[in-house]
Amino acid sequence: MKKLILFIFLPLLFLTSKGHAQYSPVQIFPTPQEILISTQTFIPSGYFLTGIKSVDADAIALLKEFLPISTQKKGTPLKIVMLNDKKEELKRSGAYRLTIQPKSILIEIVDGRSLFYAAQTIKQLVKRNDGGQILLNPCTITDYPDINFRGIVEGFYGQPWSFDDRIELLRYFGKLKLNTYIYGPKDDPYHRYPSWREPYPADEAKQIVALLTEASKNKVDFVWAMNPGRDIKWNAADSNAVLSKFESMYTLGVRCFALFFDDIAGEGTNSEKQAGLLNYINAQFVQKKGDVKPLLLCPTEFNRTASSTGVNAYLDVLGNLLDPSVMVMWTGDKVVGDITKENLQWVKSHIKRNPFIWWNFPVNDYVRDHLLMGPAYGLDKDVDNAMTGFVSNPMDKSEASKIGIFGVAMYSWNIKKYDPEKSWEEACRQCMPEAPIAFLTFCAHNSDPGPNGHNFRRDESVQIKPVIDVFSQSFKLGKYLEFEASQLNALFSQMAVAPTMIYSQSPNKRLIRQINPWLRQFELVGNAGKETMEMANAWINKDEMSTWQNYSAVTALFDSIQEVDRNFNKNDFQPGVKTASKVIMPFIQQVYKQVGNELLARHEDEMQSSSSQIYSNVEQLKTQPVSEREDEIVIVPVFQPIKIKPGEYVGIQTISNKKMNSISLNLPLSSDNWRLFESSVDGKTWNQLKVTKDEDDMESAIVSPDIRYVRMINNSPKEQTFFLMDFTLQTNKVEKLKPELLPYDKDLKTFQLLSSPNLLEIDCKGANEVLLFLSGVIGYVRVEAMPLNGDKYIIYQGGADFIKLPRILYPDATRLYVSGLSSQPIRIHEIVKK
Ligand code: LOG
Repeated sequence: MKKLILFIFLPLLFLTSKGHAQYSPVQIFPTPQEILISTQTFIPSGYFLTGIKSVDADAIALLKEFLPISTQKKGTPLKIVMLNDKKEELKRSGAYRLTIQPKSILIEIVDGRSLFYAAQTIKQLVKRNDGGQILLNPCTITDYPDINFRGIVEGFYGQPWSFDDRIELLRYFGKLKLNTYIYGPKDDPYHRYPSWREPYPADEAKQIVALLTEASKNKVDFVWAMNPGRDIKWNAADSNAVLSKFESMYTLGVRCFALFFDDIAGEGTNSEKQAGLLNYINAQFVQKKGDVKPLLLCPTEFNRTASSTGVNAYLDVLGNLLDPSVMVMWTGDKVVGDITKENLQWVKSHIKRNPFIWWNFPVNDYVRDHLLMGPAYGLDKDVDNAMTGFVSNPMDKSEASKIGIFGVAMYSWNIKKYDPEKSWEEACRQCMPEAPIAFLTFCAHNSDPGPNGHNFRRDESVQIKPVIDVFSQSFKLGKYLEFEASQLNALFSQMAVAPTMIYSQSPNKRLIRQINPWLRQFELVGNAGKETMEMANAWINKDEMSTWQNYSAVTALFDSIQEVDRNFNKNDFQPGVKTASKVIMPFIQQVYKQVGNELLARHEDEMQSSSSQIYSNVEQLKTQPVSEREDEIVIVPVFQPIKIKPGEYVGIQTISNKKMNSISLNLPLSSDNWRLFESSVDGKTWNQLKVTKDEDDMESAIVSPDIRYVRMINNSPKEQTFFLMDFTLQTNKVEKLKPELLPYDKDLKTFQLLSSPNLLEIDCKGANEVLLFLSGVIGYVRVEAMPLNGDKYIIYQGGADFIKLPRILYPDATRLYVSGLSSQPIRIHEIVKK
């Protein structure tokens, strides 16, 4: 008898906004295009395969992992047939229709990939009852990708992924129905300069073969990319060099190829020649081989900001000359930014084909001290069939990149149903099912890249931000809002324990290794937050002693944070470890500063400040950050070539209290005699600098100690191009204050040491009250008063770190003497006379 089955559309449920997991009966990622599923389940007895079962052995092996499939013709049929549907989407590689009924399973497919994807879907549909039996819901799923090529381009600067990283990610791709892995790490010498012409050494070639095998198992196209533009010559020898390198990769088993011409200057940027080379490779290699997929090109002008205009502009030349089969990559309006409908249309009108998107997210090679583990957003949903491909450029940390890649997988499969937030929550849950809340907390506060030259910022700490805003506004006015404080305390406690949870619960040691410095830092920031809240509370309650103790504890945590920042993640670009840097850290620092100021009755303008920034009128460089270290001020390096018009300049401006020393430069492609180096004290009168070169072509010049500006100016009548690899202003270290001045420097961090039996004299004439901020008191402190005529008398003796001495204790005294009986010297941080 036929049973009446109730079919309903099931929305896919994720973590709720409160962060508790809500498991819906069915969760399939990426979201299928059409799903009709019964709420009832049945227990399948066993299946036998029929139809075109030899189409993909990996898919069949996968099915056998979770379905009872016997080799005999027993049980119910699992039938595999070709999908015959007129709809264009249902002809795409990977499209499938799955019909599960109690008496059969029918899988309609386009290719082997379709069967593999259907199997991935069934895997997510299978549940087990308490007795361990398999349960299935009758359903019909019609599914296909919105974008043909989906995946990543390993295209960042820095340490390329390891072999094991790649194997693991290829498996992850299989599960997420991603089908494209483009191999193009900038720091692989055989991909780019200097060895692109040479074949891989045997060991590396062997690894590529193994990657190809793993890619094939997961139905991923392994695309090998070459980036020859830096030193390519437009001659037959180099066309053949490209050809024979491709040939050697073909021999290893590669069947998909790309040519990149990004981040180059000079000869290689010629679009006519580039198109010529691609057409040549297409004719001489792709067409002749027959089993090689269409070529992929990353152009030199790969975003709108970098695109020239006018007659025969770079992209138009490509559009007109390139064989129509060649796919062209594009990063959007900028190097790093949103993908919008308008932008896709703009580029299409120039390249005369749909672009293949290279999305620079979550790549962090331009902000290496930050992790980008927040939601993948900024992707237009109103873009039907406007992209040939969509690949994301990840971080050098493969496991940490899985969060961003998950979003890319969800978006590129089913654009309209993409929900960045929910997808991100699900990604965190799937990447760390053992400690999902801890991991979600970590990711929620590790998403913004910080200030950067691309001006690409991300939301961070989204849920707590409004609470922080309300709390800090009131706190500035001397109020401590209890309700907000309790929310903040809860979060800081959660942050402080999250790393321990992750270390102890997660078996993903590769991930932990990759993000370890940030985990350590996160715990410290959580603890600093907790102490800060206690300090704020003590201050509002006029408990100066506790305030000072909490203040000291926050100071110590800041020191530890600085230590981690200084000692981990060392690199020449953005060394250090920044976490929760957009909302949480500024909040903690702000409260700390406010309380510090109020404790010392200090005004904001009494703070010593030092800051440096880029000094440039080149549009491309206006937001480029500058990093100030102990004895140097450095413009953060830029990977793209920089175009500088006549009269434009780039340099550093500083209001540091240090003495300047020299500049050192590494600005390749600047051999032309177009540059002038200048320095200035006021930014108005400029003096020319004498720059000299050493044997390695590094340039430097001495500057006078008082200058506050240095710059390189284009002194020629032509636009010029150069690479800003290194522009550094060397400084002298700030001279240290004399120890006896330290207790009066209005800086609670610095201190003078006082060892027993020495005495510290304080002139207290005219003071109504004297405050002592101390630390390291292990025995006791004694304060004695000395009248103008008479003998010393004791006014305080005890073990406190904070001592308040009102005048009534020493009406006639002009001097006070502090001494300590302590095994360790006492630290006198500050003496405040009121
Ligand atoms: C590089 C890329 C790098 C990224 C972010 C492209 C096409 N090329 O500006 O290798 O990872 O920026 O720094 C790039 O994006 N050029």
